[in-house]
Amino acid sequence: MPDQPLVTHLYTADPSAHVFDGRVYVYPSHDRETPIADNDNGDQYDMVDYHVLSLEVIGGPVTDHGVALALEDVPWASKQLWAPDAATKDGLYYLYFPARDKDGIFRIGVAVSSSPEGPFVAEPEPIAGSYSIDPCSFVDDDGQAYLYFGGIWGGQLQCWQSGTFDPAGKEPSGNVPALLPRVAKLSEDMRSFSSEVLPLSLLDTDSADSKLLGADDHDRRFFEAAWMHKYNGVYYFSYSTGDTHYLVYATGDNPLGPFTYRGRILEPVLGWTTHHSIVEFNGKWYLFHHDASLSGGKNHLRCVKAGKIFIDTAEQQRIRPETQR
Ligand code: FUB
Repeated sequence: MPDQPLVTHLYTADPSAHVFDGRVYVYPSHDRETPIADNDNGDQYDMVDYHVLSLEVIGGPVTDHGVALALEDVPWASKQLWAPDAATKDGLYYLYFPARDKDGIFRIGVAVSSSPEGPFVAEPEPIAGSYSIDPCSFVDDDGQAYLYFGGIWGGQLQCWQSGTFDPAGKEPSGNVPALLPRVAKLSEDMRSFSSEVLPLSLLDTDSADSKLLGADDHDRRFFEAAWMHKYNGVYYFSYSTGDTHYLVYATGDNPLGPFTYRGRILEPVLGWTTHHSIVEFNGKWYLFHHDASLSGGKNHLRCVKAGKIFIDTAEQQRIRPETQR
């Protein structure tokens, strides 16, 4: 896969790529220098705005459309504009983004624009019922939109096990299921949840006695970076395993799950985090992801890259890099 950053004039991460009007738009986090030391809470990811990138051809010139949304223009947020995503419906574009609210609790907000490159105007409050980080918006062929989200450790998903925020919440360990990502249906106007927030089941095998992935299964359990795509009627839910640094995926036949673990998409990259999106453009499939190569390995100063992948229909629709075709 090509190993060049899409842009080098900004640090970028967490790329959510979409094709809108025949052009690829990438919605990344915008990393910045900070004196904050690395910690497991992710305080060093101290971002204050978003830029939208776009490309006519993957591998061709990249346009930086400038600041699409700034922290100071989000009335409810206090800090940390983390991994965003975008969707379109009925001629409007929606940017979904996590940030800490004024109490330090991660919530998910939505901002609206008439153009895919923004600027976006934030709704005055976060989405009611939202929590944690890394929203992924997915609009199915029938027009129903879904929001997937969640992330553990700094992303606070472990604080929501009882349904209300418990700052002392811990990731489970031992012979119990791992924490699950969350999903909710989005309303017609894309600005609120139209269903309750549900856990998205991730099963370990196809067998009749399959179990939820276990809490100690750090090579496979969900950590953060939810992404959904659909191919040949199959739903692919992919995510990062966090402290084991893999991008992995699971498949299912319903956007609300259950999903069954299938395998790895990407081995660990330079830098602690790994985060991605998968998109079809002009009949080819691409993996967008990040690493920390542009900063020589600083975890919080990352760069977005794109590479071709293919879905191996001969082998359980497995996702592979183009080089293994
Ligand atoms: O960019 C900040 C956080 O790092 C994201 O929300 C996570 O997915 C990880 O990439």
